[in-house]
Amino acid sequence: MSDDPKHGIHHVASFDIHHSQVLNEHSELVAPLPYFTHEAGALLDLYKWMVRTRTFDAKAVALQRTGKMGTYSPCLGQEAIGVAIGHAMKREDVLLPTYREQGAQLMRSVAMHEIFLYWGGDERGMSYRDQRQDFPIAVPIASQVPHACGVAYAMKLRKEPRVAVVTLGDGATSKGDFYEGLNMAGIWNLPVVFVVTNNHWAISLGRDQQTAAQTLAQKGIAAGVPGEQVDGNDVIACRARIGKAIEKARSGGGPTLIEPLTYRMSDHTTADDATRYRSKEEVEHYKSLDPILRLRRYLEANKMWSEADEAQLKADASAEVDAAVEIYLGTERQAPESMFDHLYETLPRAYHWQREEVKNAGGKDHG
Ligand SMILES: Cc1ncc(C[n+]2csc(CCOP(=O)(O)OP(=O)(O)O)c2C)c(N)n1
Ligand SMILES: [Mg+2]
Repeated sequence: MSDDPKHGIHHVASFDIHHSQVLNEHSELVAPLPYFTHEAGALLDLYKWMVRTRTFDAKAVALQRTGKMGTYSPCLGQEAIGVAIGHAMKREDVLLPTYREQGAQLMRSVAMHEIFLYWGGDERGMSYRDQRQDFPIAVPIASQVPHACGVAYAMKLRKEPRVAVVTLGDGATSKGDFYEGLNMAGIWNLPVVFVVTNNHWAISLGRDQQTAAQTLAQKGIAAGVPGEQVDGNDVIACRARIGKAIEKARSGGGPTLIEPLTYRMSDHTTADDATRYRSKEEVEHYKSLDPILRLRRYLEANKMWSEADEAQLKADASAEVDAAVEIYLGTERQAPESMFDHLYETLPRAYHWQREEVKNAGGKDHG
C-alpha cells in the first residue's frame, strides 16, 4: 500500500534490515577491521578455537559411528558463530545454547569429555564442572527462549551488568515460545541477545518452506526488537556484531536479534541422511564458503599464520580431543536408575516405586 493522503492513507512506520560482512568469500577485507581486532592475538584466537571445535566435532561423529556414543548433532560449517559468541561474551554472562553451539560452550569452559558424556546418555555431562551458570543444551526446540528472557529479567531486577545470550535455529523461529520470548524482551527492554542461526535447514525442511518472511531478522521488529543479518561464515563480522549487541544490552540498550547466515554442512544429526533431501551442488557451493578456510587464507596472506603453525595447531587439538575421549571412555557408567536423579531436586513420591523397579532390574536389557 502506498501513501495516499487524499484517501486518508498515511505512511506510519518503516523498517530496515541490514546485512554485515567484513571478510568476504575470497578472504578480502570489504570493511575496516572492527575494534576487537586491536587486541593482540584476537584473530588468531578465533581461528584456533574454530579449528579446535572442528577437531572435536569430527571426533564426536567418529565416536558415534564406531558405536561408542549416541546420536550427535555436528556443527560442521557453523563454527564461526559459536566461536564468535564465546569470544564476545564475558565470563559472568549466561549462555542458553542449542545442541549446535559446541564452539561457544568449549570457549566457556565446558569440557570436551562432558559433551561426549552428554551424547553418550550420561546426565553428568550436563553438569559442567567449570561452568556453573550457563544452561545445559536445549534439545526441545525454542524452549530456551523464554528461559533466556527469565534469566535476563533477573539480571535486570538485580541491576547486574550481565547479559543472557540465547541461540536458536531458523526452524525454531516458527515456535510460539520464540515469539513469546521476543515479546517479553521487547516490552521489558531486557539484556538479552537472540542469535538465530539460519543454516538453511530444519532437519529436512528448507528455509524457504519454513516461513514466508523475507528475513528471520525482521521477526524481531514486530516485538520492538531490532534485527539484523550477518555473514555467519565470516567470524570477524559475527564477533563484531554479536559483541556490539551484547555490550548494548549490558549498558541498558535492550535486546537485539542477530541472524547469521550459514549452512549446515553435515547431516542434521548422526541419525539423519541429508543426501535424501538436498543436492550435492548445494553442499559443494557452501563448502566453498567455509569459515575456517576463509580466515586461514587471510591470516596466511598477512603473514600471521604458516604451514608449521597449522601443523602444530592440528596436532595440539587432536591430542586435546584424544585426552577427552580417554576420560569419556574411562568414566564408569551410571546406574540405570540415575535417570530419576537429575530432573527434580527432591524426587516426587509418584516416582519412588518406578526408581526402585529400575534399580531392582539391575540394568538388565529389556529390549
Ligand atoms: C519442540 C520440538 N519439536 C520438534 C523437535 C524435533 N526437532 C529436532 S531438531 C529440529 C529442527 C530444528 O531446526 P533449526 O531450529 O533450524 O535448528 P538446526 O537443527 O538447523 O540447528 C526438530 C524439528 C524438537 N527437538 N523439539
Ligand atoms: Mg536450521
